[in-house]
Amino acid sequence: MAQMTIRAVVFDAYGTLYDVQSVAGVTDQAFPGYGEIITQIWRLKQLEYTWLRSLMDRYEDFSVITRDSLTYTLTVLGLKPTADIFDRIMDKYVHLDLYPDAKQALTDLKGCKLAILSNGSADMLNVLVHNTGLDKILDATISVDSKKIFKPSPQAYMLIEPNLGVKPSEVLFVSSNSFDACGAKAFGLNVAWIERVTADAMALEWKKNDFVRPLTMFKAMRMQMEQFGLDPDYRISGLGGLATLVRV
Ligand code: LAC
Repeated sequence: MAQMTIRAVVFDAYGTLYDVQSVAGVTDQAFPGYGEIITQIWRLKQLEYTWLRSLMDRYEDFSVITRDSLTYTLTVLGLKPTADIFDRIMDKYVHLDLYPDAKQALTDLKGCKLAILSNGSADMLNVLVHNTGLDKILDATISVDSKKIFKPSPQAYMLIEPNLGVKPSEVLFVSSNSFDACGAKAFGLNVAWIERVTADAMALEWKKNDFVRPLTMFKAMRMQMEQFGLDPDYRISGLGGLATLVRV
């Protein structure tokens, strides 16, 4: 690909800067032995609900979706949380762990405008960004909420230009969610996909286990590239590789 002029680097939040798997500690504490399965069904359903609500034209913000998908998950597993336990699990969504390479990667990109574009509601995102100190690094935290539709709708990616004053051709969008990387590519952004689980590692994981772990299933469903013919411009194994791409 020809050398790009990148003036803004825009990140997906959940799964890209923030590790959604970090809810496993609190889910397992709440329901010992169920942590992994709760974590995977919850995240799978959460994303499904964004797409289904968008298609039904029944938008509710991401905090409602996150609650509803947790209710779904606990119900199908036959688990009955007290209101206190439910709230404790939900609270982790505003205290998610950053990936270990996130802060350094953002610091290394100073010189570019830096932002989040996320499905999260403004309230959820602002608290999370504040709790993890990213408010001091980011120029903007953009929620799809003003458009009342979720990624990968083009309307979501359209929010970048008016918020940052940077044209799509000068934006590098970064996501580890393959559906999101494809959506951004379809819209016309430059895209770096964070490939945290390579195809080879995936293949090996099937061979290694004699039963299919929920996490392995999740990696197959959400952490491999989609077959839409919308390949990202870059595949990198972690956020640390971004500064070299952008050459700040
Ligand atoms: C987000 C979802 C895709 O942060 O995880 O927008």
